[in-house]
Amino acid sequence: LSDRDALKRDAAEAAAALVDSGMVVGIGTGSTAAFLIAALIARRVRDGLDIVCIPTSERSGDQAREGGLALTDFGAHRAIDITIDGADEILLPSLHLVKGLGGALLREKMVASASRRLVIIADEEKIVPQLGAHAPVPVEVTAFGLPLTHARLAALGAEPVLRMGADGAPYRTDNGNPIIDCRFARIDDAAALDRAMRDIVGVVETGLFIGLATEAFVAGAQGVVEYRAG
Ligand code: A5P
Repeated sequence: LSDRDALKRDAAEAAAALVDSGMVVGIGTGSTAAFLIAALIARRVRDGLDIVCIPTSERSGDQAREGGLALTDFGAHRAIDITIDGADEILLPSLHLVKGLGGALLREKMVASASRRLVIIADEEKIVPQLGAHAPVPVEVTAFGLPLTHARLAALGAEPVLRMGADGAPYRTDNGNPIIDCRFARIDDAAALDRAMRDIVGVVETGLFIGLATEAFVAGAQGVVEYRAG
């Protein structure tokens, strides 16, 4: 385990302790969320933790199912007690986020929006002075009209790049859509930018998560620090 992976695991295990039997749990996507799923599986085996999970991606769902966690969906549950997910960038003290480098932003945002608590788990390198400082903002779009949507995102000041898959073809999300990664020189008003991008016909969802996270568990040299959105 690398040092960074050990921090991701520490944050994930601290957050896993918030989960109790009987809960509907949203489970995130990415390398940090994979430690969370492993921790929930370990608690199921060790303590008989009895939960139902709504996964934010096919791969998180596969990991949970293989570990014996029960999966559910919005057909059975409209509300989620707690969702625990990673992030690509975290802004303090608001806990506004950039998410979606792992491609799961739409399902992550839907699950987040249905959750009473959204707990973000990360190592301290994810804390940024300004959103967009390290990561581009991933934007899920329809394949139809891609050049038009690309141009309209550029008109908002983005440097848009169509994400490619390992196979050399345009990347497709679990929903079958492409992603345009949008780099901005500076994001001054993330909420306004999120609204402006979502107003473009053809944009399905953006990776700006504004006012959704309630808490964050961030692991660093001094241990796991807990933040509340403020
Ligand atoms: C997935 O779409 C993203 O939103 C992830 O939450 C994000 O990429 C974090 O991934 P890591 O934990 O691997 O950094």
